[in-house]
Amino acid sequence: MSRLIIVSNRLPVSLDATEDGSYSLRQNVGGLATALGPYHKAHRDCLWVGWSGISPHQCSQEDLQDIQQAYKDRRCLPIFLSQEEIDGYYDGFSNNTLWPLFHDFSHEAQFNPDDWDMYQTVNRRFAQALEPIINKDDTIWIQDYHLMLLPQMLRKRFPEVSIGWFLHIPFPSEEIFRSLPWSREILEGVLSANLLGFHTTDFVSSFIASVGRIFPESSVNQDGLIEMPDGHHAAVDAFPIGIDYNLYARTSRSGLAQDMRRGIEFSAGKSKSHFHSFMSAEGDAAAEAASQEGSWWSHHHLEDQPELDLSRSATASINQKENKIIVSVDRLDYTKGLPERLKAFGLMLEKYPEWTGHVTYYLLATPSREDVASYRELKAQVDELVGRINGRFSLLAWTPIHYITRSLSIKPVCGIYAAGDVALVTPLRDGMNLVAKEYLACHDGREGSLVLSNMCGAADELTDAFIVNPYDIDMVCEALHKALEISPQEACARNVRMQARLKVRTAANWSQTFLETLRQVTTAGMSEKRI
Ligand code: GDG
Repeated sequence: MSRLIIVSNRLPVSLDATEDGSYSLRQNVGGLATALGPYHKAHRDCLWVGWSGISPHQCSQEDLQDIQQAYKDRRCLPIFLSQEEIDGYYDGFSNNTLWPLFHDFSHEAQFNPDDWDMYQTVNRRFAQALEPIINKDDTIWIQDYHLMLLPQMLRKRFPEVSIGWFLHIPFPSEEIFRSLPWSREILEGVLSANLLGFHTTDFVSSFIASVGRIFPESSVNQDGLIEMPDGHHAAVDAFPIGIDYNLYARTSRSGLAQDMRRGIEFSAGKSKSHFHSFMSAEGDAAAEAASQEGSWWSHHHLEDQPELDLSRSATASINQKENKIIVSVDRLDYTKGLPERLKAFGLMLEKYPEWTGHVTYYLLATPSREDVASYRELKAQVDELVGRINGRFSLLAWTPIHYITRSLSIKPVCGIYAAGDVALVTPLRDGMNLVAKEYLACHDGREGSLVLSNMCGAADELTDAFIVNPYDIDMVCEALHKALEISPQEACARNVRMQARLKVRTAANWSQTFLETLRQVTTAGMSEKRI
């Protein structure tokens, strides 16, 4: 029987130890799990192989069997890595070398030969786990930068099997890529696949340029078919990933997401009905009077809070501006440009003081790679910036930034998206960026503005967004101000065009297109060999 075997660093689900000693499975957060999880769930002949996230030393032999069974029930084959393997392969070579280098953060990249050795070892461990289960008719779809040697390792053992590889992050310029001491081995590793996929044509071009430079004896035709000196062909193309549009549109209308949305609108002073029930509960007549002027928080609990800055609160109370909400959802990663974005938001409050008390930023920054030092440093930097902005601009009953550093489930995340008048999505570098697309799906058929970085794959598609250079704090500040002021009609018109595209270019469409192309190139390759 022909099956699809997805192979990625992490499985789409993780195991958590519970207090009673048993384990529970939890859906993972992140672009890959979000994009391929629904495909895996829907296709009964699809198996997923990846790292379990736990070390075998953490559990007894009996537990291990239970864990393997729990995964098997979900059609997952877990790979267990020791702490040493995790340090060298995952924290080391994947996240301290390839991740920064591929995102143009060369100064952060560490070239450590021991990490490279461990990267090879772990790629081999994946190959060894796969070998006994692969049938010659299977299609193997390897994901991302963690497993760039795996196509070659499997190819040696299975010359005929169909292998695809997709890179979810950017591919850097040829100059940056060849600074990697093992660039040749990495290219040899992936070029053993039949089809190599990237998010954008720019990444495809950078990849082809690297191949041309490192293997001058290779050739590439206009269809993106690379021929290596040993006669092996690898097709290369762009497959921009999409989202499950209907899932996000529907989830944003669910009861829990709507509750979340209303809660956010209430706390940002947008929702009058909630405001009135809140007010009567509090019985604060002074604030009631202020609300009729269009602003209430500046007087709220005035008598209880003698340290109130009266001049600033007075500015807010005479200002008739409609209250607005900004949202963003990111893994806490230095590529996502959180410090730059916060500076732009702070600058806007300074440059346009009329927003004081009238715009609230909901910043969801999900913890990520906490074992890596640069991520801990970033967290400290973001904590400090949020503190500084809140400290400088807060009024007694208004806090400019609501900062959440927990992972939430999809419904509250959709509630956050739905509440946002503006989504601020400004990565310094990103393969695609699904958040921009999810935000638009959660505003299906209605207004909501997107401020989007020109450094992510999504900017190639979402051209009706407010496109900004994320490093240009002034430009982001101005775009944010404009996006907050835009009329609902114009925001709707912009969204309709982008949403129409997202409804067609979904995650399902992405995987189908990739797999169909893989089938075609593998079949063409086989007939060529027969000739
Ligand atoms: C890589 C590439 C590419 C975040 N926090 C929570 C949560 N999320 C979800 C979002 C979104 C996903 O995580 C993040 O996707 P991105 O695309 O922004 O980024 P990466 O994780 O870096 O993904 C990226 C992607 O792969 C796909 O190819 O677009 O460029 O770097 O789906 O919603 N989801 C939930 N709770 C959270 O707290 N439920």
